[in-house]
Amino acid sequence: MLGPLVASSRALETIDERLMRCGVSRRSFLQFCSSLMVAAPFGLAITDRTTPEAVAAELGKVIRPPVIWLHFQDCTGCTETLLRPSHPDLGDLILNVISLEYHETLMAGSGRQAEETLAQAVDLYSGRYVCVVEGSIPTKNRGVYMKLAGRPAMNVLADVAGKAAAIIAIGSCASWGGIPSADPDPTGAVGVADLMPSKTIVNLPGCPPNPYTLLGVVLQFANSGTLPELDDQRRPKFAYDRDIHEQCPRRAHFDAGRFVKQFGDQGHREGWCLYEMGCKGPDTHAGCSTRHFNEIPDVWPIGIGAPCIGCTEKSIAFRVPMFKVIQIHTRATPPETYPPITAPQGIVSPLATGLAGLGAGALLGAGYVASRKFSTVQDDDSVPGSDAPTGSKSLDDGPDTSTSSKESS
Ligand code: FSX
Ligand code: SF4
Ligand code: F3S
Repeated sequence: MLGPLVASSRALETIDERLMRCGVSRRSFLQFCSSLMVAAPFGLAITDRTTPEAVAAELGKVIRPPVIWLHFQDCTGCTETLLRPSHPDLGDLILNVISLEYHETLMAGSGRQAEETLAQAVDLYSGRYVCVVEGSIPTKNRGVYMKLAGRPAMNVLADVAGKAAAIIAIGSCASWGGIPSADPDPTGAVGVADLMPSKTIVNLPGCPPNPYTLLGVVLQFANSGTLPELDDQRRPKFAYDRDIHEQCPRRAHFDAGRFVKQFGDQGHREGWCLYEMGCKGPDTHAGCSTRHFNEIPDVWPIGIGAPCIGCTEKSIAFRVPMFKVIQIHTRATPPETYPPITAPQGIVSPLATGLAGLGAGALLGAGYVASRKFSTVQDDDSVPGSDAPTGSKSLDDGPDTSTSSKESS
């Protein structure tokens, strides 16, 4: 592993120097550090502090990491999620914390000028920059489906990522093909690791992923030259070690057998469990249930009433139909201690969402007991809910969430 970045002749500043020079307020920086701590409460050295002030003190000394960002077959959602925080200041701040040397959709230059910028950045920071790749790479027919300055995307990838100190595949497309690789996969879309199997690559799947996961990995690398611990899919454990279902605010409804049967029905209005609407949360590793998007509470798929489509899992999103009910290999016995749902029609009761329940000691105990039951009874193929569709697809070839996430909890 490389050591921390050192300033080069084209002076790379520390984050503190840069923020001071650009007049970024301390308040914004502390807010950024808080968001980073929420995104990575464990498993990331850079956020392993007790206060945002302590994280800020450590981060401030870090040399802004040079980042070269490549775009291939994507929707640009990964970039959008990074730069569309709820506070405009934060988007600016992110661009001050990292040194973005090349990014096709953000840079003012184009054509020859952009190509020269890329070549200069690769030369100047050779072996020291972080290469972020967004989008999948077409491989069919020698990659003719995407060319940059006349070169197939796979050649650009080999050249630019090949000289990087660290490679990060952001989004499901860059991780393993994502949307472009969905059947019938006309371009032969693959992820970065498929083309560079021997390289150390960090996958940050999600469509899009949480942007703070990216920033956490980049900043830890810039600070210490190390990458966080990865799972067998090259995902950082700090962000992907739990399944959505484990901490879902609708979990109490799952445990009690209260399922939405149709979008807009009574249960949907009251925030019941979306399992029977095809929610893939029980088989999906990601932190969305506790780390929401754009710094806004409840801004994540299940929070707005849509089932999780399993966008961080290679074998689920864009492989298993969105509304298909999955068969899960664990079982929750509904506890008897959950109160009945009494909210009037059209009003979402906090109790119905399970939030109030989690605040009350007795129900917390019940939830804990239920989750223990959930975690210890394995390999049960029964589908909860009285009239769940039958003949569901088994995810036998998918990740085994029945043990790993429980062990880590
Ligand atoms: Fe889009 Fe990124 Fe999805 Fe893919 O995200 S949000 S299609 S993961 O490459 O822009
Ligand atoms: Fe939440 Fe989905 Fe699990 Fe229901 S099935 S508790 S909506 S993750
Ligand atoms: Fe994706 Fe599911 Fe989170 S669809 S964004 S992993 S809730």
